[in-house]
Amino acid sequence: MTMDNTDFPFSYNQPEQTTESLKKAIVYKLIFLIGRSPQEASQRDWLNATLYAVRDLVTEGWISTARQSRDEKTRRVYYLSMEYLMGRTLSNALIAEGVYTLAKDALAELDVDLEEIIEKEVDPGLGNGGLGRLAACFMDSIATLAIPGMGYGIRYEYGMFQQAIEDGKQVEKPDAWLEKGAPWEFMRPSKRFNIQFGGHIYFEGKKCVWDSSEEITALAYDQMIPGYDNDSAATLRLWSAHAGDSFNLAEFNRGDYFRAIETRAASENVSRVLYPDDSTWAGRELRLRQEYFLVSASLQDIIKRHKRTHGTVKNLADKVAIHLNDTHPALAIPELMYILVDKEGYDWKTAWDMCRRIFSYTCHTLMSEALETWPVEMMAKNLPRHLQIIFEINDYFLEYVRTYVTTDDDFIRRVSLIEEGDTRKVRMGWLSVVGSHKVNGVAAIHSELMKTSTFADFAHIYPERFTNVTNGITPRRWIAVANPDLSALFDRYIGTEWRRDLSLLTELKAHINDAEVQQAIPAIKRANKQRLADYVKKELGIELSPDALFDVQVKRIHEYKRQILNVLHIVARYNEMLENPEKDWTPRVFILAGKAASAYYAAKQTINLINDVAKIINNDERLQGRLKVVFIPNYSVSLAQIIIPAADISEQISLAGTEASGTSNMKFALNGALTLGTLDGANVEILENVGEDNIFIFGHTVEQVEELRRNGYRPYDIYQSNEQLRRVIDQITSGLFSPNDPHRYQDLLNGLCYHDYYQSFADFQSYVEAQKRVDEKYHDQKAWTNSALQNIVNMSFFSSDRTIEEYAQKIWKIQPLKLN
Ligand code: RUG
Repeated sequence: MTMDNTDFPFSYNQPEQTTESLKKAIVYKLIFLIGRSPQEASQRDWLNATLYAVRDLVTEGWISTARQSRDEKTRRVYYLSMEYLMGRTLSNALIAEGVYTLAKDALAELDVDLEEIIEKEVDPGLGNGGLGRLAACFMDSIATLAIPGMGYGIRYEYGMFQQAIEDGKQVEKPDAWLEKGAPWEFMRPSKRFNIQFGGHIYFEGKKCVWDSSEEITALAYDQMIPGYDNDSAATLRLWSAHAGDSFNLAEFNRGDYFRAIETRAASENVSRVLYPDDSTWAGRELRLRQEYFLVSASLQDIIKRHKRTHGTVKNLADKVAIHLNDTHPALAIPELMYILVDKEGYDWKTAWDMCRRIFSYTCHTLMSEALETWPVEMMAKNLPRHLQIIFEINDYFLEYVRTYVTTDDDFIRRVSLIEEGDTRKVRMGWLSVVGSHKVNGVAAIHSELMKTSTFADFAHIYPERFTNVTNGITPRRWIAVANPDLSALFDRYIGTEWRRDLSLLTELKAHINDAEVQQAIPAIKRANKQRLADYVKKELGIELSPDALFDVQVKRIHEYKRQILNVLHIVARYNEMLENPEKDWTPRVFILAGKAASAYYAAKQTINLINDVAKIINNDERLQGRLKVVFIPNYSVSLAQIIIPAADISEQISLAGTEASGTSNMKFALNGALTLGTLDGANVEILENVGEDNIFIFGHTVEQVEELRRNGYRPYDIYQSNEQLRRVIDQITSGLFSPNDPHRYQDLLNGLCYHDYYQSFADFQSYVEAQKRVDEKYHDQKAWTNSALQNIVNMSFFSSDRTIEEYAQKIWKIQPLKLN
C-alpha cells in the first residue's frame, strides 16, 4: 500500500487536552493497561497510568517528526554515548507538553497528588556523572531544536549502584531499576542485530574474512525525548543484549543442553551492568565488549535506515554525522571501515574518506588515566578484524606523518595508534582524532589545553581539526522542573519563552532593581532551602535552618575535585569558631554528596572522613547550631533537582587544569548560587559572564600549578609553615574525628603531606581567605541578592540549546527541521 502524508492512516489528531480528557485517559490506562481499578490502585499504579497517558500525548509528534525527516531525506546526526543520565520523565514531559497543571488537577479529582507520584518514579542511573548528564541535556536540546538525529546507548539492566552510608562508609547496593517497570519505553522486537565477537580472520585473495566464534543479539528499546512545546520528539535508542536464537551448537550437539543454556545467559552479560568509573577506566574485557556491542548495533541500524531512505550507501557522508561522546564508542571508526570495505565492497581510500567526513569526537578530559587504551591481545581475542583494521589505519596515518609532517622517530612513536611496551596497547584517543574531521573540548580553557598538552602532537599535524564547544545545560529540567518558583518569577517578568530561548534572561536585567524581584529572589531561595532541609530531616534526621548559608559541593568523589580541601577548611572553621565563640559567625551548612567508584580507596576514605567530621561537628553544642555538615547519600539527577536550587554557594574547587568543564557549576549559577571556584573548566567562562564581583575565585592558575610541579612541589613544607593547616592535619591524625580507629586516615594524610598530586595544600590558604570573603558578603544580604541576580541573568550562554546549535553548525553541518 502506498500513502502520502495526507492519508496517514493512523493520524489520531490528539484533541486539545482538558482536565476531563486527561482524567479519562489516566483512568483508561489504569484499568486497561495496568489492570487495576481506581479503588485498589497504588501510588505506583497511578504513576504508571499517568506516564502511559502522557506518553500518548508525545507519541504522535514523535512519529510525525521521524516521518518528516525521512521524507525530506535530511542529513542526520547520531550521538553515540555509553552513558545517559536522563532523570525522571514525568515532570519533564508534562512541562514539555504544557499539561502540568491539567494533570495536577485531573489527578486531584481522582484524589491523587501529582507531586507525590512524581517522587515514585525511578530515576534510571544509566551514567556516572557529568558526561552522562551532558548527553541527556543534549538529547533534550536536540528534541527542542528539532535537530534531525537520535541518540544510541546501552540499556544496562543494572545502572549506577545505589549508595548507602553505613557507619560513615559508602556501601554499594545494586540498582535493579527495571524491576519496577519502564512504562516510558517502547520495546522494538523487530529492531535486532547480530553482534559478533572472537574467532579469527583469513584472506581470500585481497578480501579479508572474519570468521567469528560468538554471536549476541542486540535488541532495541526506544525512549521518546519530548521537545519543549513543539509537538516533536527525539529518539534515544538503547540496546539490550539477548542470546537470541543462537546456541552453542557444539555443546548442544554433545547433548550438553544445560551448558548451552548457560552460555546463552553469559552472553547477555554484555548489557548487564554499567561500569561505575568516572573519569578513569579499567581495562576490563567486558567493558571492551560493551563498547563494541553499542557501536556495532548502532552502526548496523544507521546503515540499514540510510539504505531504506536513500537506497545506497554512496551518499552516506553527505547524509550522516556520527558523534563520539568520548573515546568510549571509538570502535565505531573501525566498525564503519569493516562495513564499508568488507560488506559493501568499497576500496580502502574511499571508505576512509567517508569515515573521516562522518565522525566527530568530543574529548571530556585531560587526565591520562581517563584516556582508554586496550591491550592488543585482548582486542585480538575479541575483535580480530577490527584490530587488523586499526593496524592498517595506523600504517596509512604514520605514512602520512612521515611524508608531510616529520620523520622524527620520537614524534612518530608518540602519535602511533599503538603504544609499544611490555603490553602493546591500542590508543583509543589517538584513533578518535585520526578518524574524525573535528575534535572538540568542552570549555574554552580545556580546548586550549588539549592543544598544548594531551593532543599537542595532533594539533601540530591537524591544526584545523581542533575546536571548542563549551558545555551547556537544559533550562527545561534545571529551572522549569527543578525550580518552579523561579520559573514563575521569570514568567511574570519576561514571559514563558525563556524555556526555549534562554537569551531572554537578559531582559530580566531591566528589572533587577525592582523591589518585588529583590524580595522574591531571597524568598525563593529560602523556600528551596526549606524544601531541602525537609528532605534532610526526613532522610537523615538532621535539623537544618534555612537561614544558614547553604554551601554545597555535589559531584563524583574524586581526588582532582578536591572534596578534601572542603573538609580541611570545614575543620579549620570549626577550630576558629571554638576559639572565637563570641564572633558574629554566619551560620553555615556544608552539604556534600556524590558517589565514589567502588574500587577507589582514597575517594571512599574521603566520604568516611566527611561523615566522621560531620558527626563530631553536628553534635558539638558549643557551636550553637551555627555549623553543620551533611553528606547526603545516593546522589542522583532527582536529588540534584532538590539540592541545586537550595544552594547559596556552589563549590567548584578542582585543581586548575583538571576539570574539563563541569556542568553543575552552570546549574548552580542559573539557580542563583554564587560560585566559589578555581580558574578551571567552565568556571572561567562563568567568571567572564557574571563579572568578578559576583563570583569568588581562588587558588593557583594552570600556569602556577605547572610551575609548582616543575620546581618540585613539597606539600610537607606547607604543612609545616601553615599553622592552621598543620593543626587540622594533626587533629585528623590524632583520631579526633575517629576516636575508635585513630589511624583510619593515615594513608589519606600521608598522601597529602608527601605527594598531594592535586595540590590541596598549595591552595588551602587562598581557599580559606575566599571563604572569609563569602562570609563577609553574606552579611550584606542586599549585596548577596544582587550577585545572585547577576548570576541568574548572565547565564544565557550556558543553555545546552546554544551548545547544540554550535555543534549543529560547526561540526555536524545539520539544519533543524522546519516542523510541519
Ligand atoms: O569530568 C568531565 C567534566 O568536567 C565534564 O563537564 C563532563 C561533560 O563534558 O565530562 C566529565 N567526564 C569526563 N566524565 N568522564 C570523563 C572522561 O571519560
